Amino acid sequence: MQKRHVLKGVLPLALALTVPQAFAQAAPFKIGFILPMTGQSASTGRQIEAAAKLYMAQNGATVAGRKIELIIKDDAGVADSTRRLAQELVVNDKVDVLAGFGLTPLAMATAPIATQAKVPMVVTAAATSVITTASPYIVRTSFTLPQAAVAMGEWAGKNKIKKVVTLVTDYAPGIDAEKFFKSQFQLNGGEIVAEIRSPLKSPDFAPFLQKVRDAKPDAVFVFLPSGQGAAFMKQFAERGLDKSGIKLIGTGDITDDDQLNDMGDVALGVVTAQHYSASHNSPMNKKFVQSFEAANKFRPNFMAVAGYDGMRVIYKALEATKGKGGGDDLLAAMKGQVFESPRGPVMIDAQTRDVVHDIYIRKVERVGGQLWNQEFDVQKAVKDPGKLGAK
Ligand code: VNL
Repeated sequence: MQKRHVLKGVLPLALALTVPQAFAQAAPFKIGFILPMTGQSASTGRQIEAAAKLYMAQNGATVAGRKIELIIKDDAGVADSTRRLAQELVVNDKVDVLAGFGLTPLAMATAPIATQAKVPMVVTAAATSVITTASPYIVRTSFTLPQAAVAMGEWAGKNKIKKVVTLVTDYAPGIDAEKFFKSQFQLNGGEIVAEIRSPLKSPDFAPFLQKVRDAKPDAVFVFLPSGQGAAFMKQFAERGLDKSGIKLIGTGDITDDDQLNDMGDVALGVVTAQHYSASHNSPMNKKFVQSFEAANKFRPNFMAVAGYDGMRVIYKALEATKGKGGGDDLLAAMKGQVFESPRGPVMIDAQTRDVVHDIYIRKVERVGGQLWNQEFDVQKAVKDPGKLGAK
């Protein structure tokens, strides 16, 4: 009796040991997204999570035999939390890839952890030029402020705008936007009459808008991080700036598709430069927007498209390693990827690990009863000017 009992226990174990490797249950492949799901930048987290889930729903939850496990952590936009969560994801959860990073300081705080752990870090939001230089393990699918700001500086200079006040949020991406807009605008014959910076936390734009008004420029060039555009537009209208003859131009963060449709008439005619509009005219984008809206009941913005493309880059890298993964091999397979995104053609520059994409000039128009950023001009395959030695 006792002998049979022992055998019963041993047999399955012996069998298990002879099962060929291919039939063994492969460990899940873990992607740890750290996002601001609460706080001032919560819309960025909500957009990216929804897009990552849509990508999985459309492309399957298994890649090269590995089940994809998405882990979402909320850092509320606080760098100390991002750093702690990244450490926990790497040490305890043993994630294969880190992703997300809603604001530049959050990405910068995590970079040393990615380097030390040799874990690829896919930045799907933060957009200061310097980020990709903070770790050789960083790959970016979002955008850079210099890409958009340079395009806007050129457009403004060539379109009868002579005097501009810049108004940017006072942290790294705002400084990038200010600096790169200015140099390109000046190159095209424009003059900067004032440079204004507003605080990142709960800004009240009223005093800054008064300064803009007093300077009487042809236009005000604005950068604010995603999520602040609607509040800005409201105050812009309340102070009558929309009727003052001062044109509003900026990077596309200000006419963010997450909020644009609720901004009202004040947004009409605002010209911005950016890499993504939900109204981008391509079959792939139409399908993306339709499926996204059906699943979420809100419109995807440029954060969503970066999250979607980030998943694409990770999936294809895992495929290229035939399911093996491994930080260095994944990273190698992320570099140089070329693909069609809902935004248009995209490349991950193999040297800089930064995104190369088209930058569109867009104007807000009402079409079919809704507000859209209507693309009317394009610069093709724009590399980050911050890495070209430009000032
Ligand atoms: C950043 C840049 C964040 C652009 C944004 O929204 C944005 C950043 C949260 O690098 O911190 O629209």
